Amino acid sequence: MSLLTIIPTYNEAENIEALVKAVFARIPPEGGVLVVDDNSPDGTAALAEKAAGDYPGRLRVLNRREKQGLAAAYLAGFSWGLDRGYDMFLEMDADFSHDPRYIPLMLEEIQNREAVFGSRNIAGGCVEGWPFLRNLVSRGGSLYSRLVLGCPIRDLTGGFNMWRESALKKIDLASIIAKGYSFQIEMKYKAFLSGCSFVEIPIIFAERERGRSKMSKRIFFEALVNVWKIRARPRAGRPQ
Ligand SMILES: Nc1nc2c(ncn2[C@@H]2O[C@H](COP(=O)(O)OP(=O)(O)OP(=O)(O)O)[C@@H](O)[C@H]2O)c(=O)[nH]1
Ligand SMILES: [Mg+2]
Repeated sequence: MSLLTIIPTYNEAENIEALVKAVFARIPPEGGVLVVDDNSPDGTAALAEKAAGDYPGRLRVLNRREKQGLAAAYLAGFSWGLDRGYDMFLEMDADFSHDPRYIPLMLEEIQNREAVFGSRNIAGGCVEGWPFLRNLVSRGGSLYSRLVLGCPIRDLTGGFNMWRESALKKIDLASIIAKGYSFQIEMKYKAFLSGCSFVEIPIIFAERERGRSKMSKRIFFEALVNVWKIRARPRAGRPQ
């Protein structure tokens, strides 16, 4: 059993070194970390490469030529890890919104399941530091996606998730159509449709303290439309 933590980055120079350190403090000794950087102009990749010297053979940086969105970064990361024999994967943001202190609990919960999803929308979970409107938009977006898809997962858009290799195989990564933020919705929906065993655990999601958000109105509305595309696709494969 070996865990690869995948951290996509775009302009996270202010966060990456501290985050990597915090992750290594929580993962098993054989666990690896992969930073997937899309040529961040602020030099995130160089900082991650410098930090790699402190974790020989355990911290790697995947340098990509240009900003291609969250989905492409994760798909490249999964493929890199699967090729190297990792059989468990943790997705997390670089901006400390996903607190590494939850990692041990996620590792415990995945023992008898194929996926564990950090959830802001179940009892004990929440978002700290978001203005009322952003919170409403996020919760509304999750509820909307849940209703359109008929999927019971309460936090469909959350990006703090642990997957077993078996779950990724069931999802069929090659079939993913999402490019950006709807990636998480599509992954979880396909996991649900394919009968993966999963659990949501409550997380307190903290607003980023350093660096700039990449979320925009355009990305948000794109995700709303994409939910319908995601719904249309896997119908044929829906379990009877
Ligand atoms: N490699 C790569 N990483 C990205 C890209 N877009 C965002 N990221 C990273 O994905 C993670 C989530 O992005 P954020 O900007 O924090 O998005 P968000 O969490 O929805 O927005 P905030 O809460 O406002 O920070 C961060 O680690 C980003 O650096 C991209 O195009 N390529
Ligand atoms: Mg963030």
